[in-house]
Amino acid sequence: MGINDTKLNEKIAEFEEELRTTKYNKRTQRSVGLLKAKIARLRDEKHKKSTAKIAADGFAVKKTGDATAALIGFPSAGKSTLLNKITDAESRVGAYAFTTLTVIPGVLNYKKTRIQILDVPGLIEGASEGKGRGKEVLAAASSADLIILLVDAAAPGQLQIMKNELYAARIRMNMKKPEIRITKKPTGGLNLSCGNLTKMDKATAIAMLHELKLNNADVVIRGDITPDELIDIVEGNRKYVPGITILNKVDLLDANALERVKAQINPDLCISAENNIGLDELKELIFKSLKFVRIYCKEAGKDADMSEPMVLTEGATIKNVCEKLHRDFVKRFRFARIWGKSVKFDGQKILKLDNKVADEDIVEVHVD
Ligand SMILES: Nc1nc2c(ncn2[C@@H]2O[C@H](COP(=O)(O)OP(=O)(O)OP(=O)(O)O)[C@@H](O)[C@H]2O)c(=O)[nH]1
Ligand SMILES: [Mg+2]
Repeated sequence: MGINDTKLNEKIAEFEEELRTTKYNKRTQRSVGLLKAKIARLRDEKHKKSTAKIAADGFAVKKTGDATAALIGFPSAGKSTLLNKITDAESRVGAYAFTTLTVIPGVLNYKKTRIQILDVPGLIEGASEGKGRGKEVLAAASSADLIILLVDAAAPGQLQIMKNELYAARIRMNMKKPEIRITKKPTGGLNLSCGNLTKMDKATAIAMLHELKLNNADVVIRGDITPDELIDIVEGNRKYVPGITILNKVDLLDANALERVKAQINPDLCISAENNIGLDELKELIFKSLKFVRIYCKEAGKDADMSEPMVLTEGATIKNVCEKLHRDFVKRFRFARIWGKSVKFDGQKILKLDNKVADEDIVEVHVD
């Protein structure tokens, strides 16, 4: 049995205090890396203890449509007001905190795609520790294809708190998954191969891997990673989710105040949900951020059906198109003819299933 929760918390707090008071430089980088690894390991232990409890209690929302976006914001940031404006849903709006107590889904129909948007209860400081239905809210964010951070223009400081809570909940918003390959072995020690590391030295990386209880493994690091990224990959279960930051209630600020807030938090877009400012731009931004690839399928000798695309996402291949058309099509595939941005000329014959398709391509699949 592990040490109990209070002890865990005390230990974490102790190491965090040490981390705060240690300056990071060449001389201290090893002890800083080790501290970070220790904290990560204790947090992981704590997390494992609590997950069973959350799972039973989490919001159960069925994903529908082509993608799901989660509206995350402090209580009264205007999430429900926004959901009601851009989707078909009706979520209660109130001038008091915690009006929304569960997940309310809505659908945004945009450019022939169906985007599910989840309105969830407000997020507050301490959410990742379970405050104010925090675990459930963060679970919704973690399983979404896009996080929409909604910030009240009158309280821009909310943004950093939300970002911290997401990070503590293992969500890596707008971060690229580091390229590290780990092959565990029963024996043989630790083998680390890497290029030039500038954010920590190789000895620090090895010390951290041992601290994270990785004693027998081949580890290959590609690129120049940070100690935090190393921890993320060794511990796993991080969610890499794209996100956008939206400043709401801009109607409350005058031009000068708005400029100051924009300079402070650098939002992707400013809106007023209540006064219908910036809502068309927001729909477009959500759509763009989800990186859809809309494919129009056609049969040989006939026109394509342009009314309803097959909706895939960035990186989709002819194989993905075949899979969606019919479960036998991958096996029976002969070639495809494509009109659009993914080919050099219209009607080009493509023989490879792993050829990428592009948004608005017209695809004709030929099978045996
Ligand atoms: N001035 C102004 N008020 C807004 C705007 N959007 C929402 N509000 C108001 O802000 C209050 C809270 O709005 P809600 O949509 O209920 O906020 P919420 O984020 O869903 O709040 P919780 O469900 O409690 O988390 C309401 O009184 C809304 O009328 C806006 O763009 N401008
Ligand atoms: Mg609400």
